[in-house]
Amino acid sequence: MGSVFSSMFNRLWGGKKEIRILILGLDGAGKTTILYKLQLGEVVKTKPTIGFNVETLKYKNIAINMWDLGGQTSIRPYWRCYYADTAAVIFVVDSTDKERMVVAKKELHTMLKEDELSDSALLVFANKQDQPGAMTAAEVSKALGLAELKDRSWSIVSSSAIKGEGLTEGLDWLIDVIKEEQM
Ligand code: G3D
Ligand code: MG
Repeated sequence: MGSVFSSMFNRLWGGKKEIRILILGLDGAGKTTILYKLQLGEVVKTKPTIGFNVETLKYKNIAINMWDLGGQTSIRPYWRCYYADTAAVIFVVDSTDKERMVVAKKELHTMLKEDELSDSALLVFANKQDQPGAMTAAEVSKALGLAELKDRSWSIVSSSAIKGEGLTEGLDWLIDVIKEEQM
C-alpha cells in the first residue's frame, strides 16, 4: 500500500513549489487512519501555542497538515497559519455518523469561505463504507451540500480507510487536479 501512494505522490514531485494539502473533518472521521495508510513517511504530532493538535507529514515537496474540526470556534483564527497556498483540501466524513452530518456540512462550508482556500480543490472521502448502514457517497454529497459549491473542483469518493479501499481512487483524482492547476 505504501509504495502505491509514494509512486502516486511522486507525480507531484517535479515542480519546485511546495504543495500543501490539508486533511480535515470531525474527530473520529478517519483522518489519522488515512494519513498512516499513506505511509509516506513519519507523521509528526505537534501542539502549537494555542492547543490544537496538528498532525504533519512532509513528503518530498508535499506538506500535509491535518486537524480535527468542530466545536473549537475560539482557536479557529490560529488555523490560518496552515492555510497559505493550500492546493487541496481532503475532507473526511464518517458516513455512519448521520447525527453529525449537519455539523460536518457547516464546518466544511465555513472552511471553504477562507480566502486562502478559494482555489483549493476538494476531495471528500465518504469513509467507513465497510460499516453497515453507512450513507452512500451520493447521500453524503447531498447532506454536505456539495452541489452548492461554485468555482471549485471537487469530488466525493467512497472509502474504507481501515481496508484501504477508495483511497487510491480519490487521491488519483486529486493529484491530477493539482497537476493541472500547477501548469
Ligand atoms: P480522526 O483522525 O479523524 O479523528 P481516526 O479518526 O483515524 O482516529 O479514526 C477514528 C476511529 O474510526 C478509529 O477507531 C479508526 O480505526 C476508525 N476508522 C477509521 N476509518 C475507518 C473505516 O474506514 N472503517 C471503520 N470501520 N472504521 C474506521 P478506534 O476504535 O481506534 O477509535
Ligand atoms: Mg486523528
